Amino acid sequence: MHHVRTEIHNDIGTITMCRSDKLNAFNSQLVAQIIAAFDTMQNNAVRVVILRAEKGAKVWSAGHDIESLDANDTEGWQTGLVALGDAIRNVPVPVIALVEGSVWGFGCEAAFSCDLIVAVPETSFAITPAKLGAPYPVSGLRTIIPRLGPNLAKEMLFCAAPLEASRLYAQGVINHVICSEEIEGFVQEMADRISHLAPLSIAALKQQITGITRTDPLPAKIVLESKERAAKLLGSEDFREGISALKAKRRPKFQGK
Ligand code: YXS
Repeated sequence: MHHVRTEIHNDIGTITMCRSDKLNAFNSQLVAQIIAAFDTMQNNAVRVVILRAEKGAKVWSAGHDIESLDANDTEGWQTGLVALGDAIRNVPVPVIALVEGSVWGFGCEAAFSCDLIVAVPETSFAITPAKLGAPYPVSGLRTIIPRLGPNLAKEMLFCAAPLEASRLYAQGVINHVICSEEIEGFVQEMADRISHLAPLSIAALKQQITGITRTDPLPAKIVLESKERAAKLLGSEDFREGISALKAKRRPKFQGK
């Protein structure tokens, strides 16, 4: 099943997530196809990549596919998304997230892994492990915190409420807010400008900025504690309650166990 469409025109690559029936929820197939698309872009020596959903999407990505969650696989939460985040960070060209629609959970992490974010005013971003009783991988927090700053990241995670594009633009989290009629032209123009600049210089700059902003390898203690906590959370009654409440579209009742 094709969940991704790729196009290359004049050194500009576009990766369109098109698992639209499931609102681009990240299952292993969608993640693997996006990563493969980045390899295609690199093999075709594109100068810039646009990552987007279908035009006019109401949801850019609904985050982790809750149907493919394996509560026994604490690593699983991380492997797919770590690889996706790494693919976005390691491709030696700027990746522009063209965002229409709401963005949820791991979808936010994918967007925040991109170098530039251009969104329509109606966009909102929500990362909601606290609504699910779920853990959040520490590898993902290493992407979110440098982008949002600890203060806004805490609000986003502790309140588990969508943050509007205007708020994130004001905080410098997203680069531009452009109306839906103009966003494609705006992003194409930005991509076209980048594609005519020196690719080796931009690749070096991207690598340097990634190196500076991604904190050193995490202390083993934090990684271990995070894994132990994730295993406890994924085995908790609250997690089961969070998932069933989400599927039933009802408010969860957490017992703290
Ligand atoms: O019933 P069908 O087959 O039509 O499928 C429905 C939904 O089941 C499906 N879908 C999803 N499938 C798997 N995983 C998902 N995350 C997911 N979200 C949606 O898409 C079809 C249309 O969904 P529906 O009917 O709910 O659409 P809607 O327009 O009424 O509502 C759109 C949303 C996005 C507000 C709603 O679908 C929603 O709240 N989705 C879950 C968003 C979310 O909480 N994502 C976080 C997943 S967990 C995660 O990423 C992190 C681990 S964390 O928890 O830390 O954030």
